[in-house]
Amino acid sequence: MTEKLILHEYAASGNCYKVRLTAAQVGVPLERREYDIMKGETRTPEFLAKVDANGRIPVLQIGDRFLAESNAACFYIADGSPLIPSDPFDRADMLRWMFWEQYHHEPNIATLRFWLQYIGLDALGEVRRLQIVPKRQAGIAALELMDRHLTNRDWFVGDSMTLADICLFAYTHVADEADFDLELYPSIIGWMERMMTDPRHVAFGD
Ligand SMILES: N[C@@H](CCC(=O)N[C@@H](CS)C(=O)NCC(=O)O)C(=O)O
Repeated sequence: MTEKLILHEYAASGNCYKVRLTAAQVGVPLERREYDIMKGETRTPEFLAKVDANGRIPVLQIGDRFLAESNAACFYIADGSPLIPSDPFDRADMLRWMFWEQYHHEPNIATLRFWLQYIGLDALGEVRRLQIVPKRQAGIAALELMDRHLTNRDWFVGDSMTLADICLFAYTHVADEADFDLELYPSIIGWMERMMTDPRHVAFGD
């Protein structure tokens, strides 16, 4: 990669961690710029005009171009590496899990983590409080599906780590912060251990 990569991020976000983990796996250097989303720093007129009109991080800056959406940023960084399978079915299956993560996993597990750990139950409005139970049920369904899928396999797609594993790992390994009991899912535990003992792994806080 010839152009400098800058990650516009909030370090405590799992979506931003995915991008750092992908970069570490493929050995690509990232410059990091921190924004405090709790203070609305991604909603300023400057951020909306220059970085992302959607007002969210992560955003990967490639030279003078800006790429929003965590899974798209991971795909850009990992392009051409073994994290993206060369077999057409496996490559599409990897994307299937990444789309699934954004629709069935992240909106439930990551959102509950954000509400409980960062906003706090007392400060949640009535509308959000009413969504806790359905989000918890959907989060449990997502974890159960992952656990079943991993029963007889080491990785989500094929026989080695792909972006599907990285994108799903980011919020799964901190699901306990949203009061999900990961001990109920032995295949997920085994898979998380494989992820964390990989020599190129970087922890959330690194
Ligand atoms: N689908 C997006 C989600 C981005 C997102 O919701 N980012 C959150 C942090 S994880 C954010 O920027 N929140 C600040 C805000 O909405 O003002 C992705 O995967 O990148």
